[in-house]
Amino acid sequence: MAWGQGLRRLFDGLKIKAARKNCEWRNTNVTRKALITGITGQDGSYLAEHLLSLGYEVHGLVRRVGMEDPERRFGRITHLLDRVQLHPASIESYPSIFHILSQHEFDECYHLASQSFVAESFQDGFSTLNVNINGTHYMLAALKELRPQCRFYFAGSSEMFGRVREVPQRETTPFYPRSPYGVSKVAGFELTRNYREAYDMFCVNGLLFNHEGPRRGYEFVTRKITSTAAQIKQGLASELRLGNLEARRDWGHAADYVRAMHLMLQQPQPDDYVIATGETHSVKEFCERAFALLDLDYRDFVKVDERFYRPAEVDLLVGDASKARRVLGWEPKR
Ligand code: G4F
Repeated sequence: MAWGQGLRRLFDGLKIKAARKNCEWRNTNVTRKALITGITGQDGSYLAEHLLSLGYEVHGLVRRVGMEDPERRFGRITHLLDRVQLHPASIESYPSIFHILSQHEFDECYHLASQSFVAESFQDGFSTLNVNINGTHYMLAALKELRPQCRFYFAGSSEMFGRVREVPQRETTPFYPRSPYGVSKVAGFELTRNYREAYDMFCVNGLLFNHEGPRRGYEFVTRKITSTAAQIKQGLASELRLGNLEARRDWGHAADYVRAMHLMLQQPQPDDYVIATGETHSVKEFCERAFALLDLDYRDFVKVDERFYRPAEVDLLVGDASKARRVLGWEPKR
């Protein structure tokens, strides 16, 4: 009994010391260095802006082809190019990641790069699994070798909940992925958790629900709807062909969600968090609202096209972000 109590006190003392050490480290005025994989994407560009506004030195990992064609491939970060440092590397190549990590002492790493289009993952599941799973594993393995103190964020996804086991979905909801993309994200999630537990690294998973904005790629449904509706209004298109109009999503704004990523890496302990608005709407409702804003009736223009249906659909997503609100103090602002 006395032993047990003594040991518990000793462990509590150590935990408190470790937490204090973390806090002290978080509060220093030294410029922190962050590495973002996927910096040229929607989330990467908003995150880079956010970290720069907080005084970070921001680095991005980009594919060499991007360096060769900056006008087309760096469109979302053109305004940041003189403030970020870009490094050519591929998340499919362990040596190239190892090389970049051996050159810089990053404090935080945000691993956002992936094949992120769910429909495409049905077309080419092999490359989706390869890029998304191995890419995450290479990042984690290289960090373990070279920078085990670097804090690591993995971009998990609500697609992992798939055929949902409970409504709303929270951190404890079991996964049931419905696409190769969803499967790859479950694997990335588990790898991240495993590195946290096996090697005591500060690795966190963000379980982010759909997040959109003007920088969203045109293949995703929100941007496809808004851009085509605008073209129809201008007389440049006559119809909008979509797949399943009944699917429901919890849509937030990407700029809000990158703030949550950063907050997750500032905590005393690594953990996993759902980030969502708690509201769900169907694709049909989205169409109705988007067209109405242009004084148009979506029913006159939207055509259902079987080609845009998926072999297995995620029918309903709605997240419960109460843990993030409570622990991170995170709120969606937009
Ligand atoms: O906009 P979506 O392609 O996004 P999806 O599949 O929900 O995935 C996005 O959010 C995930 C988070 O949950 C991310 F992890 C992922 O990387 C990505 O950012 O499709 C939304 C819904 C689907 O149910 C789809 O079947 O819209 C439906 N939909 C109907 N017609 C369509 C279309 N989706 C697309 N892309 N194109 C259509 O024509």
